[in-house]
Amino acid sequence: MAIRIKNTRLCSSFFVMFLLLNVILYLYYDNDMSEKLTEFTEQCDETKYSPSNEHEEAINRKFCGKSECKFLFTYLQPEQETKANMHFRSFVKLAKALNRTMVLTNVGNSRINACQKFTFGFYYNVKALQKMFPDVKFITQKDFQCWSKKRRIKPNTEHVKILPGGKIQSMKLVTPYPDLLKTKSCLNRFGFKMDDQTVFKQFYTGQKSLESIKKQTKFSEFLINNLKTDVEILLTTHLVYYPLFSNISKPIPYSNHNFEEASKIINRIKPYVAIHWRMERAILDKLPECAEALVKKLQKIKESQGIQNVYLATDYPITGGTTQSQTFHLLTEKHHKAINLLNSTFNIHTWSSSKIFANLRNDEMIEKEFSGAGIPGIVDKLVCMDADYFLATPEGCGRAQSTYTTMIVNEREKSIELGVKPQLKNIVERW
Ligand SMILES: Nc1nc2c(ncn2[C@@H]2O[C@H](COP(=O)(O)OP(=O)(O)O)[C@@H](O)[C@H]2O)c(=O)[nH]1
Ligand SMILES: *[C@@H]1O[C@H](CO)[C@@H](O)[C@H](O)[C@H]1NC(C)=O
Ligand SMILES: *[C@@H]1O[C@H](CO)[C@@H](O)[C@H](O)[C@H]1NC(C)=O
Ligand SMILES: *[C@@H]1O[C@H](CO)[C@@H](O)[C@H](O)[C@H]1NC(C)=O
Ligand SMILES: [Mg+2]
Repeated sequence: MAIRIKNTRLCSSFFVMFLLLNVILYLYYDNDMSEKLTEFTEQCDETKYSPSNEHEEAINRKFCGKSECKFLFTYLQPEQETKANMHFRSFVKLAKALNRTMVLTNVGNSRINACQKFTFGFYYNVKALQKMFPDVKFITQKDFQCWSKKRRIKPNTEHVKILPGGKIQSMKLVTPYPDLLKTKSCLNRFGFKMDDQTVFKQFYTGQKSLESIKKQTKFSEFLINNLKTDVEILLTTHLVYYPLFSNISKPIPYSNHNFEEASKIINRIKPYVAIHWRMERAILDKLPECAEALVKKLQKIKESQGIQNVYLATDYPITGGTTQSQTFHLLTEKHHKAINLLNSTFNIHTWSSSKIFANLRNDEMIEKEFSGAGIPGIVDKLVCMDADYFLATPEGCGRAQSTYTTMIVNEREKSIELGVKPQLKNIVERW
């Protein structure tokens, strides 16, 4: 027997509350910034019911819309942001080929891996990613973690690692190392089954890198054919520094709040010359010359273009402490002198002098992100993309072959082609 609500006022107030709730839910899911940034603020309760197939299916339906879930969880990208961004897209392609839901691995400190504290949306625009891959389903690491914890019959896994070298396109089974992954790669945070019985596969790309599209295509086919498995979770990682798959789509766009912070800087200093000085791997004895040449170049641009402001994006630790790139170890007096020459000749603008993300900076955990390479690296990149004039590191003065610089250059080239940023006076020049 249905319960009839006779009181129409009560009924309409329920209706209003229902509407409000929907508006709140809509805002919560639609707004980039209102997305929870950290994983661990909200605990996901493990369920207490006794295991049964119906319960497992109900949990599955709640988290992946089907009675069975199939996930691809690339829990560790070995490189920093630009490269990690590229490799992440390779694995989305793999998820698509294998018909699996892709986990949006956490981010932080310029990395994409399960140990990081921020949700994927802190760096990247998830909606834009979804548009790039309309037929791939995504789930946040947090929801994935919650799903695995709520399951009483723990989901099974298979582990896959892709390595360079070895026999071309080969695969071997290796002795499982679940404990290492649990402690070192933070996989103990999840409630899935991974033990000495779990299948651990190791794939090899061959001695030479996958330099041709043909080789990449062959390798991806080999991979796909050997990964058609029924396990609920495919855990993947790799140590390959070149593209795994051919025809990789454009970079995953950064999330809106990064663009907003970059815009604040841009609007304050435009017109401006942006410099990307990736100092890692500079020839030390060349650094004084490099700084002098840059100063001269800037003076020339000021005269010829009439641009006064200078923005410096660099992996040099402009706020003190360690370098912005975790592969940049050798920081010397010569580096300091080079930056000082620049800084004493011009009034240099940086992400640090611009106090980016002022609204987030009173949280200790978030503040750590601003001493590292993560968010500052993203904002620097965006400011360089919009610069009236762009100068990049020449050979000898640092890492001239940088994917970070290349991403800026590609974006500037595209903007000029499309005519969308009329202020751009060049694509790139090495000083
Ligand atoms: N803040 C900041 N970080 C940078 C800059 N250039 C490089 N980095 C950091 O150095 C690392 C570079 O790695 P990656 O993005 O893979 O590019 P690549 O190593 O130069 O090919 C990333 O963590 C960047 O955030 C810069 O101009 N500003
Ligand atoms: C992908 O999976 C769904 C359900 O999980 C299934 O309906 C569909 O046929 C699968 N597609 C392919 C290409 O395997
Ligand atoms: C590469 O990808 C684009 C879009 O993702 C597609 O239009 C194009 O046909 C692909 N090219 C090849 C050679 O696969
Ligand atoms: C440049 O010098 C000013 C002081 O004149 C200092 O506050 C700032 O941190 C320096 N910037 C860099 C990038 O070293
Ligand atoms: Mg790198």
